[in-house]
Amino acid sequence: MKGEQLRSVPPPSRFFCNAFGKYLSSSTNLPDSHPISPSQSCKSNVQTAWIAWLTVATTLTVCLVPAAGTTVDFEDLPLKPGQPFYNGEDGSGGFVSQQVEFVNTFNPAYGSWSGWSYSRETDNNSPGFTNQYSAYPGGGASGSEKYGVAFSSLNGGGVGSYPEIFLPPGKTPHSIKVANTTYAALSMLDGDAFSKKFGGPTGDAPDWFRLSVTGLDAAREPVGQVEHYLADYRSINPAEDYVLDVWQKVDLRPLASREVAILQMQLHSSDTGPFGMNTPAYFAADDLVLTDAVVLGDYNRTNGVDAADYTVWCDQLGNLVSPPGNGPDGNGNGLVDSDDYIVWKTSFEQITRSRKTTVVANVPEPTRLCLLAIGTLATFFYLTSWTRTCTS
Ligand SMILES: [Ca+2]
Ligand SMILES: [Ca+2]
Ligand SMILES: [Ca+2]
Ligand SMILES: [Ca+2]
Repeated sequence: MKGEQLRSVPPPSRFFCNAFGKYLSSSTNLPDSHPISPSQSCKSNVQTAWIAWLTVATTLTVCLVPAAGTTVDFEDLPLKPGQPFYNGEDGSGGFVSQQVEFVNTFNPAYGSWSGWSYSRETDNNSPGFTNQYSAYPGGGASGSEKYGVAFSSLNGGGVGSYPEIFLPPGKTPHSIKVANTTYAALSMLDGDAFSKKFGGPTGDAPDWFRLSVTGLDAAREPVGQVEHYLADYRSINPAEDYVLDVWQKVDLRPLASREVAILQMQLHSSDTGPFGMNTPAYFAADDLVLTDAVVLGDYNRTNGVDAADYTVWCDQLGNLVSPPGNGPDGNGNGLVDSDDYIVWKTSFEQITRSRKTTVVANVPEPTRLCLLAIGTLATFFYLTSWTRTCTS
């Protein structure tokens, strides 16, 4: 019977929650769903239906706005009047925006640099090394003035370093916009003294130029990697061959982890010689978005998952939370519900097994919340149909 099934939906009593909490401390084999008290009134089911409806409204609203985060757009970084770029020539070793550190190595003996610089150059016509600080789209992302320029001297067969970004504690990568530099783009399109024209004389050579972003932990051990093509001639259809001439957003969420402390950029190309890559080892970057790293199931924000987090969930079960994902709303649907118990349980068991916290989540994504809204809508209609049954 539909009514009988729905009597298992509402929150358990506080007494039952606490009793279950005691059970936790003596068992590591937790049930797949929370054992909920069966004695519930029609009134509490009507309240649950209203909560479900409010959740739908809240969640659909959240679907329309982007997830909160920190965006490094380079606009806050200083340039004097008439100064088109900063390349670390003062020996500072880098620059910081929004607590995010971009590392730079400058060699005064040669006036050379590697790692990160920033720029407001707009020249997308002049080929060659002397135009190394220009983004090929002709300015920063979304029409902005400033952007970062990275030079990976080690990929280019030189000395120095890979471009690296050091993240502040508690932040995890979400996305970054990237573009070619004019120097690299025109080199690939036309060829130059050091580098081939992509596609070769016939245009059919399957050339490519690829950015790799590796997430490193504090001990510099790799946690994950994302790759993005800045040029790609591998398609057999010449119309699909391209050298990227716009800003493109790269999803960094596969690297999202509490452990990721450093983003290391490397460049690779099909045009490589005995001394390394021939393609100019440059790319431009803008709008690095970071989100808060949260341990799944850590409902009291202690950076660990234990029975105390269960108690927080228990105490707030049935509550609406704002913004979604706050407190014990582990699945980010804006309601403290039985699914958040599953989130806590999964994390708790994993930690119990490994004694090491490795499970991580971002601030919930709009797309994820949209999917949840659909599920909650179904719940709402289910509950309202039950309420009609209950009151008839
Ligand atoms: Ca910018
Ligand atoms: Ca091709
Ligand atoms: Ca905790
Ligand atoms: Ca929830």
